[in-house]
Amino acid sequence: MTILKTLERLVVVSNRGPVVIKDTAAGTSASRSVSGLVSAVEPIIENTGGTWIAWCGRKSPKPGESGTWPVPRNNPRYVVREVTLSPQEYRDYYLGFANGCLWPLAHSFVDRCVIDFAQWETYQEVNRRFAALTAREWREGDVVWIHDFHLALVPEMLRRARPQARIAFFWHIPFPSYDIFSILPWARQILRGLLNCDSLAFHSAVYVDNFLHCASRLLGVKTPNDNRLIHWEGREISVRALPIGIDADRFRALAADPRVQQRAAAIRRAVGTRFLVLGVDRLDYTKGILERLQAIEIFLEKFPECRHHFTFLQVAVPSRTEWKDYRELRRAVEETVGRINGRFGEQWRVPVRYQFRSLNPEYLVAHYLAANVALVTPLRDGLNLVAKEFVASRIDNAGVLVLSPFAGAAEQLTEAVKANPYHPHHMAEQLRFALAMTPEEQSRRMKLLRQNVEEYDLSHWWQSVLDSLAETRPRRVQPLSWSRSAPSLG
Ligand code: ADQ
Repeated sequence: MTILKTLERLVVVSNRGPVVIKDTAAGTSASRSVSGLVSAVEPIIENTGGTWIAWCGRKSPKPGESGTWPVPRNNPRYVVREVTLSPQEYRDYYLGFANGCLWPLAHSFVDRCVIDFAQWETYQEVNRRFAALTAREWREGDVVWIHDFHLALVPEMLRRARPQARIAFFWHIPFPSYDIFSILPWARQILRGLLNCDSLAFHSAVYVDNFLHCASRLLGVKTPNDNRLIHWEGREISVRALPIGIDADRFRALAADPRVQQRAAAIRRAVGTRFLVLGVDRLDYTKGILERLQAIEIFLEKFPECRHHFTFLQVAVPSRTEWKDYRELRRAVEETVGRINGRFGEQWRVPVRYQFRSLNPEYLVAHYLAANVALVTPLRDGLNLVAKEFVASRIDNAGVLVLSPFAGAAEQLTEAVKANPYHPHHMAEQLRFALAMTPEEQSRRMKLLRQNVEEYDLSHWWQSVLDSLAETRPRRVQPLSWSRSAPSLG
């Protein structure tokens, strides 16, 4: 993959970074962190070099900044500047406002959304800390690239401190409709925060429309017909749908590696049935894992002739394990797997296999290669990288992608078989359809899907982000109006 270097230095700012740092009795250890954001952004900063400002999972009674971590340690390509959180900030900013309020709201799970003023205050406080560190790190000519809903106020805080900074922001999750977003008492502050960047991007045109509608209704922002460049408080902002691409070359190379192919064959032998259906997700309620299992149960009921030939493997990467809701989800998933296997298992064979762990990239691609069908059926998802990774790995042009229409990726991956995750009977039918698909039809669809994933890959995405920044001309900045509840950097 060729990543265009910026002429400037890149400063990435995100809540979670590429490493998780832990203090143990034996000393400090660092491990890799798994998330869609890291999968997407790391190959870019590895190519461009620069600084990544992030929280690396450490809680400290005296929160602040604590050190610089070269990555990778032996042959550094960039540095991570760590922000630490206090236990209370971790609870109220991270688990609370970000994951307990904004995450469910953005995914349209209104009944899971907790609105709490103390959490909102802490969210502002932590955003201010990220902004202050970014302002200190910033040099003339840098591109600052801020990521996701945890840090929506940072553009405004940084703009106040460094008016001439070039700021891009990428929102990785869905942006909800006005009806839902306006439930948030601080909706205007979040919008104002975001409107202080030069380039603001989402995964899909629907999220762009939702954002612009909210900005127009709540702040009176005028949106031009082509929806690209908006003007606000004397500045120009590019608002665009720039769906993330993946490093397709890397997946292709892994899939062509004989050792990965041997692993795929070993998985097939171990599974032992004619069909292997695969699910790979973070264990999150938005990913629809329980609903998928329900569909598998219906599939096994409805199509008894398939029972002997069929295995469903769910690989779930641990996520937000400190949180009760996520622990309960894990228990519910594991109970459901047990129930289905209890009903349909025979002597030495069970229809559902389940792993609660992270796979390394070689194993991940081996699983993609071994599967006949990938079931990617989130209830709602910003984009979903797994769908694109599966496609990029299928250099044999075989296999079928079954995709939820509520994943942002469905806008691009139009040759996937669509399955409604809220309708388990429909999912079961679509799975049957996918398993019965002829090799010729699989190949026809997979070639078109691969073309799309390869053309709109990670370097295309990065180039689009740079283009969208270039669209806006830096202007003399007007003094900003500053709301009472959005604090300054101090
Ligand atoms: P996530 O919600 O984390 O990302 P997703 O896009 O599916 O979701 O990315 C998950 C990443 O983790 C993928 O790269 C996948 O390979 C990896 N992964 C998942 N399970 C794994 C396992 N068991 N072992 C190893 N790796 C595993 C958020 C948004 C998404 C958006 C991304 C990128 O929620 O909608 O697509 O950011 O913007």
